[in-house]
Amino acid sequence: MTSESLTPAPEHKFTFGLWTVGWQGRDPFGDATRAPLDPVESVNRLSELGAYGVTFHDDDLIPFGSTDAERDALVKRFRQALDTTGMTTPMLTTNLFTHPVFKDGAFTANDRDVRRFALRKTLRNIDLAAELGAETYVAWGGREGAESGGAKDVRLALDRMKEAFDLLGEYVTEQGYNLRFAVEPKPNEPRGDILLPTVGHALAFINSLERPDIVGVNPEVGHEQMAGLNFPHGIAQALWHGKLFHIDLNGQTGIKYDQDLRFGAGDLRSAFWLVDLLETAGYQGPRHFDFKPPRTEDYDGVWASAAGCMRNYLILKERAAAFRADPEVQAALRASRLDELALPTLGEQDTLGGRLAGLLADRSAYEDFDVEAAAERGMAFEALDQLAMDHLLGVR
Ligand SMILES: [Mn+2]
Repeated sequence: MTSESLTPAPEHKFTFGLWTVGWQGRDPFGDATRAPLDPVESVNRLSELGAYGVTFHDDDLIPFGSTDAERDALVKRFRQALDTTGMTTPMLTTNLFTHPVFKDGAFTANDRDVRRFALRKTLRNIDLAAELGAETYVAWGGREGAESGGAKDVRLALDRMKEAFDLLGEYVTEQGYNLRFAVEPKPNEPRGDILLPTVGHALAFINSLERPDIVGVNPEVGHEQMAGLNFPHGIAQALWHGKLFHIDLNGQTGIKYDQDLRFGAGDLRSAFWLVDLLETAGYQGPRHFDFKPPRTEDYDGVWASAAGCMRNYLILKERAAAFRADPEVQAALRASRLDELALPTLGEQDTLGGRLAGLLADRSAYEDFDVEAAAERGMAFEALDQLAMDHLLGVR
């Protein structure tokens, strides 16, 4: 492992939300511990650290309620910082959760006028996303949910959610924008229960839309782990469906509040398998960090935390590559019969009828199958996993 290989560079496609390094440390129990951060300073500092770009909610750059003239001036100044540094803005999103008007949600608020306002706010920022060259528009419905059973008719709320995504899809198609949507699931927080709580729920919902081809998912490490789910498994399924349009990397230690730790903190083994998956599956999108530098930190700590996200990704990338290249690992993978998993279960015949007939005619598949001998075979997974552990811990 060389210091050069652990130096972040634009080709690694590391991106950060302005709201991550810019988080002032305000939580439900305490006030801000850090002064506001100028988005232009975030662009400059992250560029110096080797990032590829920044992402933002409309209100991160343009405070809610700004006049058109204020908006234009803020965007112009921000664009100058991007041009000077060469930083990109591959993803934009909408804040549909901070202002009290969104207390019962945005696209699925019971109040129709709030839903219409939410759509207008989103359409306006989609224009800015296209202007800045973003290719992904994330939709996190943090307030789309409920605390009590009677408060939300979930089937009607999903009708309204579909209406919103169908309208947004129609808009970007008619405008000719090169922009795809990515739904970000989360099980709870800030609402007691949020709609589209997991990657699986979101994937199923997308299939009911008018333009499912331009809608995918933006899974976040901590959000799936808050539901006790295996994040690399969720990512693998999103990849299998061709729906991993974007990803939010951070750290989480088990089922508790949304910790947003720096990437690599929290469940390190899960982070190892995640990087292994992204790097071997050919994921081409940004490696986007959606974390919160803890409120114990001053700005030196914020930049150390941001640098740590990228460093940990690069360390894990090297460790995962070493694992895959190790001849002992390759032998262990064969001993665990991963090569056999890659073989189709059925035969080569072209038609379903042929495959079925082949299976039914194969006495070795049933009549002559030695069930007891097959049951006795060990899978050798423990030896394989220990090799992974040795690579992760740097002793191989
Ligand atoms: Mn989070």
